[in-house]
Amino acid sequence: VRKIIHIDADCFYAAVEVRDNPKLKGLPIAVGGNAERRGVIATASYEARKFGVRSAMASATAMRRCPELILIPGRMSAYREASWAMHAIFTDYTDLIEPLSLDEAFLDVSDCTRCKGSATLIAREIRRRISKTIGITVSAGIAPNKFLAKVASDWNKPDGQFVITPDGIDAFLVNLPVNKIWGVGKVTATRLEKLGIKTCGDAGQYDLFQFVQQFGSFGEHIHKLACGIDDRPVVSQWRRKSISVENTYPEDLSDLPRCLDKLPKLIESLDRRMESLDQDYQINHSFLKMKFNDFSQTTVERQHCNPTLEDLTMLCEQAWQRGQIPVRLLGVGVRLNDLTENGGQMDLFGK
Ligand code: TTP
Ligand code: MG
Repeated sequence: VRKIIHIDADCFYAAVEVRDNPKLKGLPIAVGGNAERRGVIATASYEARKFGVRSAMASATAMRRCPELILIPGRMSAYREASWAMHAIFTDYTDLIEPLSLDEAFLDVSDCTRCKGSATLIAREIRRRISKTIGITVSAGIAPNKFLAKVASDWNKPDGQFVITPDGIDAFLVNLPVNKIWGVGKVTATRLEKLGIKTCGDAGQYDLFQFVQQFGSFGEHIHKLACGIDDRPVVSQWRRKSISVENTYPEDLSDLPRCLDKLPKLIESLDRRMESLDQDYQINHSFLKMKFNDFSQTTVERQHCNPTLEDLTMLCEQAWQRGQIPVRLLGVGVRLNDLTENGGQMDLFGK
């Protein structure tokens, strides 16, 4: 049995801001862009969340919900530094560390001998060290696999931890809403509910064959996780699946030509970011994301090697057709094949 710990910092950017300016303690604060410049909230302190302020919300909405909200512009370098400091502590326990974002990581501590080899004690020690030396709190989930560890880290948030032992898996899953499974969004959840499936317990009891018929290979994936089975390893070397750039414009782009005008600059910054990719990446798709002024969004993509202005112009025209209303955000990017993965190597030989 493996021992996996999932660590997730509590209101991460906001916590770093409070640490560096203790006067903010206990106040509703958020890190995000200026409301007048149509910024969005990156994160909010727990005090601000009580007013309904949430990540990814327009800052203007957040100010309306919480007029006393103190809005702070982000300091990415400070967050990155805190993230490295956390990582440095993790390395005292294992080399198998898989960061998911600046404030989140999986640790496989199956072979760790510290704290008598107890993952529960290791998590507690890591949390204590982070709070003492970095000055922010983190929550942890401890479980035999990644899926359960990730769900568990949310259970006693903030500044808490939750353990799921192999014996406790079934009891934990029986009432767990099925949308806690990665990739089960609103659409899939609604389809599942029509079959009478609300919890992982329901999904696990459902006939696997019928599941696969209805949902394809994703159905098998859901079924396995719902039964508490997740063999995905903690992969320490993080490889990207895509690279992209996007921009929210201070004023809506009212028609297609105005959108097309923005493409050369977006491509230029995308090219700059792609320069940092190593040779083991191969581009397999390019895509364009368009967010309209009613906040609906669409992404169009097609297979390409290297996205040119002509390719993206075509994608932009397609995306525009789907909304035909003013546009607030444009993004362009590429999806990548990672040739260091076995799958990527196989592709070279046509499978
Ligand atoms: P999260 O871990 O999702 O959120 P959080 O750490 O702020 O709060 P929680 O206590 O619920 O874990 O994201 C980590 C950081 O990533 C967050 O502090 C800010 C950033 N972020 C964004 O910039 N935009 C987003 O939409 C989200 C969700 C996060
Ligand atoms: Mg977090």
